[in-house]
Amino acid sequence: VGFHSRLRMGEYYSYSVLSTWLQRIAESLPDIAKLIKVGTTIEGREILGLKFGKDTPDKKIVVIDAGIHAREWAAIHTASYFINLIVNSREEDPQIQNYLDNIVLYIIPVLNPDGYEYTRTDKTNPRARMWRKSRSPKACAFDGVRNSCCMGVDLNRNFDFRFSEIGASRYPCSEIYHGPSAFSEPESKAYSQFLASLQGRLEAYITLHSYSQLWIYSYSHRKFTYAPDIEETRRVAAKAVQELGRMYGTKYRHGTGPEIIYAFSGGSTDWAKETLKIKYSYTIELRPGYEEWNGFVLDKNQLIPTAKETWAGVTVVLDEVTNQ
Ligand code: ING
Ligand code: ZN
Repeated sequence: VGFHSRLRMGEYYSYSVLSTWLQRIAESLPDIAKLIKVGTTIEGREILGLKFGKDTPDKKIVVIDAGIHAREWAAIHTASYFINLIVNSREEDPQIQNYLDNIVLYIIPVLNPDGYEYTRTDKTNPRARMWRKSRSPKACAFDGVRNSCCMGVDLNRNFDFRFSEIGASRYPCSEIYHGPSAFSEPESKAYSQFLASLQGRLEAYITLHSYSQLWIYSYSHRKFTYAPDIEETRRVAAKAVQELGRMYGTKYRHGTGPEIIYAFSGGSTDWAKETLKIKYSYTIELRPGYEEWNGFVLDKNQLIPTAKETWAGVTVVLDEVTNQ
C-alpha cells in the first residue's frame, strides 16, 4: 500500500486529504476497492466514496455514509475508520474477509464536503465550526419582521419524504431549512439517484450523525407510524446497540425519531426506506450522549473508541445481510 493510502486514525483531515486517500486506496487495491463518484457539490467538489467487494449480480449491497451535516466530525472520522479497518485488517480479520467475499459495501465518508470545509475555517471565523447545512447560495424569505437572506440547506430535510411537513423550516436562515423543494440541492439529488441505482439489491442503508447515542429507524415524521418490517428492524437495532455497548459500556437507545428524539421529515433514511423498500435503514447518532452541551466537538481521544464501538454495532447489520 503506497504513499497516502495510510492515514493515522484519531485525527481530523481536510476533504482534499481524505479524497487523495480514497483515490490511493482504489489505485493500490483494485481487486477489493473502487473509487466512486456520487456527484458534484454546489461549490464544485466531487462527492467521493469507495466500493468494497467484487460486484456480481447476486450480491447484496450495503451503503454507509457520514458528513451530511458539516459539523458532525466524529461521524466523518467513524466512516473513515471503517475504510481504514477494511483496508488494513482484512487479512487478519475473517469477518471482514467474509464481507469482502459475500457483499458489496459502499462507504461515502463526507456527503457535504462544502459544509465540512467551511467548518474547518473556524480559525478565522469561530462560528463556522458549528455550521450544519450545505453552502448553497443565499435564499430570502420574509420572517414577519424583515426579509432575511442566508446560505445553505439542511440536506437531511431535502429528501422527498413528507417534504417540509414537520421538524423542518421554510426560512433560509434556519439551521433546519429544507430548501425550496425536495431534491432541489445537487448533493441530495445526486445521492438519491445513486441510492436508487442500487435498488433491488440494496439491503441496508446506514447514515452516521452526531450526537445523542441513538439508533433511529422509520418512520420519523409521526409517532406510531412504522415502516414495513418494523419487527425485524427493531430486533436488529436492539441487537446492534447491545453489541455496541459491550465494548465500553456506552448506552444507546433505539426507536423511531418521535419515540426517542423528535419528529422530522425529509431525511435520507425515511426516504430510502419508503422509496427503495430496503430492509434495514438506520440513522445512528454517535457519542456523546444527548445531555452533553456541545457534543459536536468530540475530544480527539474519544474518536477511536467511538469508531470501534460503532463498528461493533454496524457489524450486526452487516452479518444479517451477509448470512441471509
Ligand atoms: N440529527 C438528525 C437530524 O437530521 C434525526 C436527527 C434523525 C431525528 C433521524 C430523527 C430521525 O436532525 C442530527 N444530529 O442531525
Ligand atoms: Zn446530523
